[in-house]
Amino acid sequence: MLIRRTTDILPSEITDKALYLSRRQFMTVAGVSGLALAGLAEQAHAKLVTAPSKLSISDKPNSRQDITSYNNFYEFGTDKGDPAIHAGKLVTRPWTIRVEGEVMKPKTFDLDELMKLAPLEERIYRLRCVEGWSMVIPWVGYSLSEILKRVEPTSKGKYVEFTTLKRPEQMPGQRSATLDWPYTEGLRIDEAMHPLTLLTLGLYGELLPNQNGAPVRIAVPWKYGFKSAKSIVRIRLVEKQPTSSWMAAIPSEYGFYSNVNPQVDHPRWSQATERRIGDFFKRKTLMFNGYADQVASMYTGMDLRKFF
Ligand SMILES: Nc1nc2c(c(=O)[nH]1)N[C@H]1C(S)=C(S)[C@@H](COP(=O)(O)O)O[C@H]1N2
Ligand SMILES: [Mo]
Repeated sequence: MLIRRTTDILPSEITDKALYLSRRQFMTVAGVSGLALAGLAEQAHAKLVTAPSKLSISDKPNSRQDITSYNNFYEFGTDKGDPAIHAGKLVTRPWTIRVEGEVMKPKTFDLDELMKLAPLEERIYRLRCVEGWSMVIPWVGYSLSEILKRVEPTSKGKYVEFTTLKRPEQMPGQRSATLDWPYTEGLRIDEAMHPLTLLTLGLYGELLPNQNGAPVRIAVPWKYGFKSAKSIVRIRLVEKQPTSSWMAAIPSEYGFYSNVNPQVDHPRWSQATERRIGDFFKRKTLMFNGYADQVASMYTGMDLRKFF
């Protein structure tokens, strides 16, 4: 039997401390003052200062309700509603991202530094899940290249690997072997440096809700959604193509590139059409999810059936 010592801290006390810290952290982060007495929920809804982006599409964004209640985030369960139910317990302050590997200047970025590193933009992007549904999401962030250029990749830095937080105490899905945790993903360096590749810190003008990958995730709009890793803690530049969690789990179904392509079907279903969440009728899936003009040149000469 466990004997509780007087120095033990109750889980509820830890939570209070974390919330208190996150309140203070938030005020530094967003440069908002006078919020000390406001509740955490209100602060999370504080408006971020953003500029519109030329990279936004003109499709009508899905509602905040859709975007925050229909999620894939297996760390919190495999049902679409699980992340909204369970992700609230994830403590996202303090938070750092380690950027390392084949770089001249490895560095640990604190979240408040990330919030100020480059001007925040609103980027309205399509998100196409490999399962056949899509959404339009008004993200907030800036190009991932802003970070990568600061760490100075070496000539051996040919790929970039992203790693999500591993914290089973707060991520109940990690107590099951659904995937080999932590969740990892990867891009080729030119894909990672592409201006469309977004370091994402918010959506709908506010900080990211936990179910969408708080406090910081990636958004790669021309690839299937699983390439956009959530709640990342590490970015590593590597020489060899990394194996992502999904490639390791089912190599015949999930390749490294995973570019949205209506002509290359998933082994178990067609990718020719998709259902935009909120729509009744299906629509045609667009090559590179509609971003062909901007990204197709990166794949010239490649057999996209082989490099799926
Ligand atoms: N760490 C982590 N990142 C993840 C996932 C996940 O399960 N774990 N799911 C991916 C999938 S399959 C999709 S479609 C998108 C969904 O992002 P959204 O819930 O913000 O719309 O997140 C991606 N990033
Ligand atoms: Mo997905």
